[in-house]
Amino acid sequence: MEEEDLRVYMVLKSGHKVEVVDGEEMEAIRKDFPGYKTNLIRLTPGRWLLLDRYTHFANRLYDFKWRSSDVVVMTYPKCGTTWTQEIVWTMRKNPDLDNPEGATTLLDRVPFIDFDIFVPEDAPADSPFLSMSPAFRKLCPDADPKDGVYLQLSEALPDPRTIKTHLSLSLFHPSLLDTVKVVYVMRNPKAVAVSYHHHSRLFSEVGFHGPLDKFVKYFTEGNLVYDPYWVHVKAAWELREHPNLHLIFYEDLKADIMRELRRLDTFLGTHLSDTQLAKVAEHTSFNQMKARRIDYDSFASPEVLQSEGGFFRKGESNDWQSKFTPELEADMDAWVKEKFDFGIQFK
Ligand code: PPS
Repeated sequence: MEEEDLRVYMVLKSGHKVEVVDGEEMEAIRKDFPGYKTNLIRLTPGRWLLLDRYTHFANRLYDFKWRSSDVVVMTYPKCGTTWTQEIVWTMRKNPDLDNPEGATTLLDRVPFIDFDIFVPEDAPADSPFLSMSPAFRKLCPDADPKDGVYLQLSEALPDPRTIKTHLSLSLFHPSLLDTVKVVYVMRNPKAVAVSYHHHSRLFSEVGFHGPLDKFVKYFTEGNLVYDPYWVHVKAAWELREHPNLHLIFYEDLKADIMRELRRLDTFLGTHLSDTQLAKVAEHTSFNQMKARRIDYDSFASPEVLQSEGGFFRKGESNDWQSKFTPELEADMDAWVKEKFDFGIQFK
């Protein structure tokens, strides 16, 4: 048996081999990310870095019973998921902004199907992660939250469901795209790094406390949760001609929201008028979404929240420019050129 295979402690239904991240590598990660309470794992192929609770849900996620009316919003973290979740849900269920459900928590309307991997196995029953979803309590009254709040909520939601994931296409059943529509959002890697750095400092469950250049090293080496970004994007990019896959750049949403909403309207088959689309654009604008305060900030570090903002930080395409030194920018340009060598041009 190869030495590599000795480290494999399980094989998932998707065929991925799971290794636990341990030794010096895990020690270094624990120091830099003291919020991680569980172990990390790596999946091969792909070298996906995830929390070890993923192994508890992986096969159910892989075998999830999708319905033909489902729309999945899929992104690597910090690419504009929340914005796109709200856009897609509003286009499908609230285009005239008169649906009272629109006032409920976004995560209850558009469940984050892999969120449960962030909840440690020994989380107490009153942990906010296990008890914060009114929709779960309503739709799954007899379910055990430890079996996955958002996974079971996703199962129970009535049609038409809109579901969010940060997992790559490669971790789902290969038939996914034959059944559902997937909206895949990408963002300039420098903006992603700045936003993910902020997120990792803001939330104590991650607890990163180093500067941007140290964070960028983790990002470019594929050592952040949901990494590697380039493999994530490549998996979608290679299938970009598939009629059930719709690719969006965050920067295009910022540059011309009406054009992007019209493209989405065609993809989703929602047949909305320009007046309705303009309402959707306004309702999902950064300022309006920030003002509606999507609860996440109740988990935030008060210091970071006060000094640098909360979950809705800047919402700009080029804010990264004020954070990168010329040296860091040059390094990252070289990295983008090397890793994203499959024809994609970030904006
Ligand atoms: S997460 O935690 O991975 O789900 O984060 P995600 O939603 O993918 O990305 C968060 C970034 O998106 C910005 N954002 C928006 N930008 C423009 N318009 C709207 N409506 C909007 N909503 C969220 C958010 O501010 C994060 O980007 P940064 O650059 O950090 O501001």
